[in-house]
Amino acid sequence: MSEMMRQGIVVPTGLIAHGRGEAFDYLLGEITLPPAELAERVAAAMLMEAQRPVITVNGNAAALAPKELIELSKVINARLEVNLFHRSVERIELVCAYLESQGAKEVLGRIQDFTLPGIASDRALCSSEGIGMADVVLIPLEDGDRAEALVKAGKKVIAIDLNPVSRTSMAADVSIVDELTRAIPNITAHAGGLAEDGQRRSDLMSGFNNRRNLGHVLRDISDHLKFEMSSKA
Ligand code: PTJ
Repeated sequence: MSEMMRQGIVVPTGLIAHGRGEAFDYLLGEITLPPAELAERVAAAMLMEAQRPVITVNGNAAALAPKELIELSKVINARLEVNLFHRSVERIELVCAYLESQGAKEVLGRIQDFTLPGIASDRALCSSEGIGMADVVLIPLEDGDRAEALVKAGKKVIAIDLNPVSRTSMAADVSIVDELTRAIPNITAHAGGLAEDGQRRSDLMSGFNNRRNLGHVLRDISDHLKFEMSSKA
C-alpha cells in the first residue's frame, strides 16, 4: 500500500483507512466469519441476477485486489467504474490506467456525465453508462454519504467494509464484513457455484436480512474476543 501511495494510486488517507480496516480485521480473527460467507453468497446471487451490475473501484481497492476485481467483473459480466473520494482528473487516469495494465478492458470513470442526487460536491459525479444506469452496485470500501445516496437512488447496494457499524454497512442491502482480498475471490467462487441454479439464487436473496446478518457478525466478534480473553487468562 505504501508503494501504491508513492505511485499516487492510494491517497495518504487511504493508508489510514487501511489501518482502520486492519484493526477491525483483528477483531474478526482475520477470517471470513460465517455471516460474511453468507453475505458473499447472497452478493454473488444478486450480481448474477442484475441487469446492469457495476463494481466501483477506488484507490485502495485497485491497489489491494486489481486482478481479483477484474476476474469478478468478467465472471458476473459487470462494468468496472473508477469512482474516487479524493478526486482529480490525474488520479482518475492513474487508477484507470493501472487497472488496464492489470488486464481490465473498458474501465469507466474517465467520463463523468452523471450526478448522483443527494451529495453536494464533485463526489456526486459518476458515469451514466456505469453507476448512473446500474441496478446493482458493489462498493468496496465506500464512504457513508455515497453509500446512502446510491440506496436513495434506488440501486441495490452491496458493500464490502470491515466495520460492521459504519454508515456504509448500515445503509447497504448486503453488507459483507470481510477483508477485501478475501471477499472478492469468495464472491467469484460462489458465482461459479450458483451459475446453474436460478432457484438457489432467488432463495438466497429472498431469505437474506442484512440487519440480522450484521447482528450475527457482532455476536461472532464478541465470541471471538471472549475466547481470546479466556485463552490468555
Ligand atoms: O481512493 P479514494 O480517493 O476513493 O479514497 C479511498 C478511501 C478508502 C480513502 C476513502 O473511501 C475513505 O476514506 O473511506 P472510509 O470512509 O475510511 O471507509 C473505508 C472503510 O473501509 C472503513 O470502514 C474501513 O474499516 C474499511 N476497510 C479498510 N480497509 C479494508 C476495509 N474493508 C475491507 N477490506 C479492507 N482491506
